[in-house]
Amino acid sequence: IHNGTGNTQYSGQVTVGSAPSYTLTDTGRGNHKTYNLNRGTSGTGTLFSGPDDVWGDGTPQNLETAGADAAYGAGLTWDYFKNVHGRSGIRGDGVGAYSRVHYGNAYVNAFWSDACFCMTYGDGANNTKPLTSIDVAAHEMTHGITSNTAGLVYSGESGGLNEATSDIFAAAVEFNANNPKDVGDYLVGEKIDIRGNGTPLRYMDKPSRDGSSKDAWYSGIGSIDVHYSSGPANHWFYLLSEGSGPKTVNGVSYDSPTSDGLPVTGIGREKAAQIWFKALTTKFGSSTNYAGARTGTLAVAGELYGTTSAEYKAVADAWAGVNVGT
Ligand code: ASN
Ligand code: ZN
Repeated sequence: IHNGTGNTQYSGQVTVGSAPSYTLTDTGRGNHKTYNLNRGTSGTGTLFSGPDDVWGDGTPQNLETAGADAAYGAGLTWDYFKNVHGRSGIRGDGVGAYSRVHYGNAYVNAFWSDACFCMTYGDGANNTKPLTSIDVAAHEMTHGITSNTAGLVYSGESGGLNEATSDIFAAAVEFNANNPKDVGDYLVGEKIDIRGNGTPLRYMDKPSRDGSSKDAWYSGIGSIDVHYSSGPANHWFYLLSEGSGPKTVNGVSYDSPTSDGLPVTGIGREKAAQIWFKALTTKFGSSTNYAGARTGTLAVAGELYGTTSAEYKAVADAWAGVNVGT
């Protein structure tokens, strides 16, 4: 296994997997490759390669920088699912996907595609804010995992749960990374300035902080955009991890009220993520809705901790706190 140096835009100087003489091919992680689309929108462009094993200089003007961020994020996500959940790669078969950066001109999005088994990143506003932060990379790569496990259909309530799964593991990967320049948080997209005013794209403690996402389930939530109907599941994950009420984690302040006004005692994000991963991979299916997510996560909590455990009660309380109940 070979490692180069990435000078990233969002995460400082990091280690990235590379192959000898020299390409951004992560030989330790299923040969995940990172390509430069150079503002094109089809094909793979060119595999990042160069005369040395140093990738990028921390600025968006250096085209290798976004490659370094994307490769780093994919590597962190690979390591997280392998080391924490025992899943080797998106399909669980040890085979890496690939990433493409510099998609289009000032394109402000990133996406996973089942068709190419790959992640793609735009360069953001003015081509200076590539959407390659740790949480965005983990969000997109998790779409691949969801596709290859529960297969949650990307519309209606299952679509909201699909989106929430990507936000939940985005947060989990970012915390797990322990990167001092991009510390773990329950915010999504706080580094990429997608709104142009420095605020994050989404908030898990109180999803309505973004002005559109829902804090709690209601009948009809399945008809709104999946990036907003994800709110109750993101909120559930926060409540289950950290508990209700005001709290500061890694210097970020949160306040997470419940919809029923009752308190939730958190069990820690590691247990919460373990419960969601096991439910995703053993209980959820393509048409799982909020009621099914509650049933599935309670079943998992019962299997892992017993139905009289604090963990089981916290799962139930957190669902009640986002108006998903009996
Ligand atoms: N970046 C978006 C997402 O991963 C792309 C989309 O709307 N699917 O959710
Ligand atoms: Zn998504």
